[in-house]
Amino acid sequence: MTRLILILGDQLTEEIAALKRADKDSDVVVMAEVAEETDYVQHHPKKIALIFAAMRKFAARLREAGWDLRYTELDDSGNSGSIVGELLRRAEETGASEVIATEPGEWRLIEALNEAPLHVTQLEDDRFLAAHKTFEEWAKGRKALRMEYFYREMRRATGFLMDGDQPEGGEWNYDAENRKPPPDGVAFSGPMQFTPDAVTEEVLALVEARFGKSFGSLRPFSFATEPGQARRALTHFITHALPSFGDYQDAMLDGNRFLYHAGISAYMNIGLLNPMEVCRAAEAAYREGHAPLNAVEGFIRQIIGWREYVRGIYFHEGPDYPRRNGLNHQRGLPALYWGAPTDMRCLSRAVEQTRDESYAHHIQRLMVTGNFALLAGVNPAEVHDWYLRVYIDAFEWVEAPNTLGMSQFADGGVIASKPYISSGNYINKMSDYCKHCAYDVKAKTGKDACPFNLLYWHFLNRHRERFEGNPRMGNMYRTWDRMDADRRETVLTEAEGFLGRLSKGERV
Ligand code: FAD
Ligand code: DLZ
Ligand code: SF4
Repeated sequence: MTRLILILGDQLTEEIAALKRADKDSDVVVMAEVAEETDYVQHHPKKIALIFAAMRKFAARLREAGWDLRYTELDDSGNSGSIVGELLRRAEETGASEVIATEPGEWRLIEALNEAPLHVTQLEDDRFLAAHKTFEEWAKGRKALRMEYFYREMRRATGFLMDGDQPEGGEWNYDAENRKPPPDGVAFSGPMQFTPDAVTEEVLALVEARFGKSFGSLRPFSFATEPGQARRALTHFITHALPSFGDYQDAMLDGNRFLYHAGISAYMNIGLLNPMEVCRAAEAAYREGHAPLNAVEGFIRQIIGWREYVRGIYFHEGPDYPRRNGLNHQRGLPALYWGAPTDMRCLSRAVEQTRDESYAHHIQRLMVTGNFALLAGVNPAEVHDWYLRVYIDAFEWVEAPNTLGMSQFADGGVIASKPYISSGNYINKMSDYCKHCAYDVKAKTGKDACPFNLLYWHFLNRHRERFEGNPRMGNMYRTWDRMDADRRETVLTEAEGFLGRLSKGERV
C-alpha cells in the first residue's frame, strides 16, 4: 500500500524520521513549495531562497537515490498553495490514504496536519537530543525550568566534555570567561561564502520576482545550500573562529558583522548540518589542543544546552506560547525596525545588517533590538513577528522562546529569571557603537542622552510592582531610589517625551 512521506523545507536530511520509516519500493515522497509557508509571515527573501534551493537539491539527491518523489514548485500550475492541499492532491494521484510526517517545528503546521482529512502519523523529530518525554521528565516537579540544569543533563547524556562523571576542567560552565569587550581587530573573515550554482540562481530569480518587495536584500546570496558546503562552512569556523568564540561571544563591533560567530544556525535548523556532528567537531578541536575549553564549552552549551532547551520549552508550554504578553506591552513596533532612519547607531547597524544578511548575532538580537523593544514596551507579538520574518534561521520552535521568553519576558519568567534589560552602559562596554553615535552614552538626561539610559529607568519604574521583589533586581531599584527626586522626574519626563516621538513615527 502506497504511503506519502512528507518532507518539509526544514527537514532536509536523509536521516529525517519519516524517511527512515519509509519504504523505497512502495512509498512516495512529497515535497512542496507553497504559498501558505512563504506567506504566513513575510519572510526575508534570503530565507525563502535558502529553503527553496536546499529543498530542490535535496529532492534531486533523493531521486538519484531511487525514491519516487513528487515535488511541487511554487509556480507549478496545479499548486494548491498549502502543505495539506499538496498531500491531498498527491493522495488522489497515487491512491495513498496514509501520510508519514516528521513533526513540524511550529504548532501551526502540527495542527494543520492533525486536522487534515487524511491519516497522518507525525513522528517525533529525532534530530534533537531531548525527546519530548525526556524534557517532560526533566521538567516534572521543578519550580523553575532553568537552562543550566537541563544542560548538565545533556552533557551527561552525550558525554561531551566529560571527564568520567565530572565536567572537563572541573566546571560545567565557563561563561564568566566569555565576556571580553570587543577586540581591536578580528582575525576571522566571517562564515564561508558560496557562489550560487544554476539551481540556486533559478530560485533567486523566482524569489526576486515573487518576494523582491519584502524587507531584506536577496543579493548577494552566499549561503550553503547543500550538506557538503555546510560542512565546509563548519570546518572553516572550527579552524579560524572557534578558538576565539568564547572570549568575544558577547562583543559587538560597528565594522564587523560576525566577529567569531559560526553563522551555521540555519544549516542546523533546516537539516544541512547535524547538531551532534557540529558538537563532535568542536570537542575534537579542544582535545587536539586547537581551541581552549572556555570557547568549546561555550559553543557546545549553545547547541546541546540553549538550542535543545528552548525547543523543550516551546513544546512544553503549548500552542498559546507565542501569544503571551506577561508585561502587557502594547506599543506598535517602531518603524526603525524596518529601516526607518534612526540616530541610535547600535540599532541602525543591527537593523542594517539584518536587512543585508538576514543575520545578526546573539548579543545584537538580545541586547540591542530585543533590549530596545522591551524597554520601549513594544507588543511582544509584533516583536515575535519581526524576528520570525527577518532571520534566516527563524522557525517558531527556536525563535519564539528566544524572543518572547528570553528577550521580551512575555512568558512571565518561564525562561529568564529576570528581564534582559540594560542601559547604554552595557552596550558601550561590549561594543564600539557608541563612539559612532549621535547620542552620548554617558549622558543620563538632556537632549543628547542615550535613549537606553532613559528607557531603562522608565521600564523599571513602570514595572516596579512586578520586579521590585526579584532578588536579582533589588540593586537596580536601590540605585533608582537613591537618585534625587528631581532627577528621577527629569528621567521619566524625558523618557515619556522620547516614547511619544517614537509613537508619532518621528526620527529618534
Ligand atoms: P553562534 O553564536 O556561533 O552559536 C552557535 C550555535 O548555537 C548557533 O548556530 C545556534 O544553533 C546555537 N545557539 C546559540 N544561542 C542559541 C539560542 N539562544 N537558542 C538556540 N540556539 C542557540 N536562533 C535560531 O536558530 N533561530 C532563531 O529564530 C533565533 N531567534 C532568536 C531571537 C532572539 C530575540 C534571540 C535573543 C536569539 C535568537 N536565536 C535564534 C539564538 C541565536 O541568536 C542564534 O542561534 C545565533 O545568533 C545564530 O548565529 P550563529 O550560528 O552565528 O551562532
Ligand atoms: C519557511 C518555509 C518556507 C518559506 N517555505 C516552505 C515551503 O514552501 N515548503 C515547505 O515544506 N516548507 C517551507 N518552509 C518551512 C516550513 O515553514 C517549516 O517546516 C515549518 O515552519 C515548521 O518548522
Ligand atoms: Fe546605542 Fe546609546 Fe550607544 Fe547610541 S549611545 S550606540 S543609542 S547605546
